[in-house]
Amino acid sequence: MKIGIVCYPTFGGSGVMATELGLALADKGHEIHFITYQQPVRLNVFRPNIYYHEVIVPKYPLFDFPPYETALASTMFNVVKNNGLDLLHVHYAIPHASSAYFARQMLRKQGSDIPFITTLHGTDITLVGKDSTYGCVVTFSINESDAITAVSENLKEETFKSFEIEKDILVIPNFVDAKRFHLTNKEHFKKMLAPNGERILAHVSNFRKVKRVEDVLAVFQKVHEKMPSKLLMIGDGPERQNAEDICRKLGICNDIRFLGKQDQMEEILNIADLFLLPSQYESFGLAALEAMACGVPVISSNAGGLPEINIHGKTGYLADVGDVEAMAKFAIQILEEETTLQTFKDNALAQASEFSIDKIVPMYEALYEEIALKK
Ligand code: GMT
Repeated sequence: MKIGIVCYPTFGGSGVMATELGLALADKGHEIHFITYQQPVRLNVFRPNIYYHEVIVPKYPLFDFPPYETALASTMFNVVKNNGLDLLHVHYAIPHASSAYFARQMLRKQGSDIPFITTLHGTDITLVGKDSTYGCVVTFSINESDAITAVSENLKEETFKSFEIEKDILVIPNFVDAKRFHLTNKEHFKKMLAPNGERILAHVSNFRKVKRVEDVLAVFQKVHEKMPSKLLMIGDGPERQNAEDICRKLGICNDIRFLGKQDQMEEILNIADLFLLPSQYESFGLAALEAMACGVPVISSNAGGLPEINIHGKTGYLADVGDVEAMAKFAIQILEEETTLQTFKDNALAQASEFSIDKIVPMYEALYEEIALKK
């Protein structure tokens, strides 16, 4: 099939997932057209059946706010017409679903059509979408989608609670590419960061408030008091400066490394013993799944869709949002004993295989076929 994928091209989970999906579909022989305002971060490989169309937003002195949605709708319209696409798959409701609706209406006016599927990822519903400024457009464009998917049961429930949705929402969980995220021996690399066999804890995020990075540091401080350990903070965002200030105040800076945004996540995850994700909310928690695929157990909050991937007492532990005492206690329990750690690592690996490309991508393909047939 010829599929247009629209997403945010940055380091956020929705863009990462959309790009991974496009790559997996291309590997299966589909023709994939990415429509974004810059090259998606994980689209750093060449495939002959992948095309990239940049959305260019002209700037005029008149515009205090350049109309991105309009440029996006026009680009979608042109890409569909020029390449004979079968459908558009937009990731993140705002403004991708409303722009897709606009493009579809323009095509209908010309006697053609393009179905569009909207995949909800989380913040488009739980944070941004709920804002009354956007609410009516979000509701309208979700309802106008030919199909709606959500990345977890929890996000589906949240969407029905917050918006008047008139259609069913199909849950298709995120997946992990085992060709890239798998267990490999990185002992040499581990020795460089933890020369005395210290335990390595890791956190990956965009350092937004919702990630509660201060809780990551509080948990680490408690673990650090009990055992020699190091913390890797990967990613960047608005809370990074605050996090660096806290770690200086705590006096444990020598054992915390802020690595910034990283491309080779699988390399870094492979040296970690434990992954921390104490978020206020996660619709899914793709970062935790990628860690599990590298055999890393997870201590997370029990918010949102996290209990759907992190199994309490098996792949790691869950605790209430903000309960850093419990999180630290669980972390120590996993890290103290080599055999316990190994059991959790094995369980994490097994759980990640439930979210493999082979299991999840065919769910999207089945949906595409169903929707395209109705065209
Ligand atoms: O977590 C973020 O801040 C980024 C956000 C996004 O929209 O890109 O991630 C959301 O989508 C990911 C992929 O489906 C999920 O794994 C994340 O849990 C979800 N984030 C939130 O719900 C906060």
